[in-house]
Amino acid sequence: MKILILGGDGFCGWPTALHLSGQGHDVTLIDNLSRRHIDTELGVGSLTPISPLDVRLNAWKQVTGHTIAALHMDVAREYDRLEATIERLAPDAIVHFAEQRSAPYSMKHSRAKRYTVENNLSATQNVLCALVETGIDAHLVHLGTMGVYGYGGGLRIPEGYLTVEVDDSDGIRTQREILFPPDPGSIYHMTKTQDQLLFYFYNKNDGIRITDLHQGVVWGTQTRETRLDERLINRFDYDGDYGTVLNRFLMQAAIGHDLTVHGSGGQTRAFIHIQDTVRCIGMAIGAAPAQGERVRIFNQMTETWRVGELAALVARLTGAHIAYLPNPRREAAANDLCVDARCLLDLGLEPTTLRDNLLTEIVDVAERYADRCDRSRIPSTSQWVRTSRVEQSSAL
Ligand code: NAD
Ligand code: USQ
Repeated sequence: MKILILGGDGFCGWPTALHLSGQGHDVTLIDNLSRRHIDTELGVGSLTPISPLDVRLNAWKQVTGHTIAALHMDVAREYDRLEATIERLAPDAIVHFAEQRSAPYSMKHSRAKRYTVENNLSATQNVLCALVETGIDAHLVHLGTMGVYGYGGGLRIPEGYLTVEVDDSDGIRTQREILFPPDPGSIYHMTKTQDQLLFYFYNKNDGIRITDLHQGVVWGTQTRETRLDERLINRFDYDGDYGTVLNRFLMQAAIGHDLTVHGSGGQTRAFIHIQDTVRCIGMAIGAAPAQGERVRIFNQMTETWRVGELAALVARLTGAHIAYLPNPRREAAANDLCVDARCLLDLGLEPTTLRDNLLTEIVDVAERYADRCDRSRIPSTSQWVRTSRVEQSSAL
């Protein structure tokens, strides 16, 4: 298949590009390198030494003989180029990762909030619009998030659609399937709930074939392909804005830092290993929706854990000390999470679950690159609730 990957230089996009190229697909990636620029803005970098994109691509060609084409393009701001590229390549599938994906970054300041909304919604809108304008019948596979559900509010989370009973216009009780009511917990998560409505509309109005993968927190760093050569190594974010919780704990343990649990650690989240992320995307591409089918929504996760349980697991494995810190986020101090995730299992996913050997592998990677860590960037400083300038001045 011809596959276009938007955001193909990122943490999920890069290993996905390698996986799909390794399977023999004709892969082109697009990225504006904004993630690398945000690292520069924040004065931090991936713990692993990621190579420049051209070095990555040449290494892949050298090691495997496969070629991945790449275009530097801003999907949110260069609509005409995007449309022309989709028309020229006529891809069978487009995988869309090209969004600002950090919740803490999206809550950092007004500029980051506005950037996240503008970038994410424009990127999604532009891809959909370009598909309509060109008439290219590509299957759009989008990386969404479990966070659109607000972690369930005590309900079992279905794969996207909720069956409700309502009265019809004649007062007769009838069943309807609706999108699970969105309940975002950050500006970033809010953009993903809005993406869902764009998908709903373009699918209904224009028949665009879409799979939205509601993914949990990704852990791990390497996949089968990124392990092939040091120049192919994947990102490892550890800082307070982009580092995700389990990878942060493993890296903190590797450098002798306390494990930074927010609040009591009662928050339950869904998790998936990066190797399963790339497999799931391959499976979703292979099982494209038929013309006329509504938006497919799969919950892309393999297990749920409480943050405090993860910290205890890492502490047991490594001897690290756990620090319970004031939570900078506005989120439930504790929640249960029960998720339906049959669709990807039915397509053949064999889940990679948290196992000591995989956790140890990540600690080993973190130890190898420990000298690249800036400890001052570990604390999560982005506050969900802050005092406004008006409140500050009236308190004086
Ligand atoms: P990432 O930031 O590492 O990668 C995103 C890539 O998209 C980056 O390389 C960035 O430069 C690029 N990009 C962003 N805006 C762009 C634009 N306007 N034009 C072109 N390129 C652009 O993030 P990731 O961790 O790889 O996440 C990828 C997707 O998966 C995101 O949409 C995210 O919401 C979703 N997701 C990630 C996780 C996770 O734990 N990492 C979990 C669930 C869902
Ligand atoms: N947490 C800690 N300590 C830390 C870091 C995080 O206790 O040092 C807690 C957070 O408060 C939160 C939980 O761990 O309760 C998860 O935080 P996270 O930073 O690992 O994940 P999150 O902000 O939810 O975002 C990540 C990705 C995002 C994706 C989302 C999937 O960055 O792109 O959409 O996971 S989900 O969480 O299922 O919505």
